[in-house]
Amino acid sequence: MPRALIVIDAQVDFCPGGRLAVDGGDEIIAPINDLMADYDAVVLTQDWHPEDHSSFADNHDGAEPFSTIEMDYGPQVLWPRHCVIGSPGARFHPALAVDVADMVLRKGYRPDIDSYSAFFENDHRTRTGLEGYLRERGLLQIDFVGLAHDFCVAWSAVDAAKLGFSVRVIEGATRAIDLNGSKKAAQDNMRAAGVTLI
Ligand code: VGL
Ligand code: ZN
Repeated sequence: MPRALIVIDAQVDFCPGGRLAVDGGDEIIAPINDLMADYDAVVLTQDWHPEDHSSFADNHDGAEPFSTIEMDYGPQVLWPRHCVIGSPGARFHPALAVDVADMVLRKGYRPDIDSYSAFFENDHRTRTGLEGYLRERGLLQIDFVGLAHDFCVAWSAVDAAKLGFSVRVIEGATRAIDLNGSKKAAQDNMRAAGVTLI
């Protein structure tokens, strides 16, 4: 059965020196490049926020980065400004083998809603179109890698499993933010949804 590798948000701002740096984020780029040849398709996602995005702490008066607020779609962590559309930090890591990818999916481009998952925005209803793309190509087995393990990778993997795909996360090719135990919670959520962690 055709298999896809989905590389989540391997972008400058999530690597050391970036605006929302994940420890060791740059260490996974070479291993991800090496994995790409083993798949029938490679999809890259790109976190892609407008300046006025509601997930940026500095767009909320007095709010601290990494605090949580209640949005109409549920709780939302407020992040340092990151992956602003067209900015250097929004680019893929310069060593990522982007030319191998069949598809680049951008997400988080609507000001009023964040999108951790590559399948649904954070209201868990608004679709990105990725499910249709994968199904039309018969790509029903998906392996996830990238950043960050406990946010965009985990949310994407859980949604993919709920949508009926056969899903694995290659944990060695991910790195976590680990905010208040979010890594352990993400692992529990993924296992509960039927995701295989390898
Ligand atoms: C991510 C927080 C905010 C991620 C994106 O890629 O995991 N995390 N935006
Ligand atoms: Zn983001």
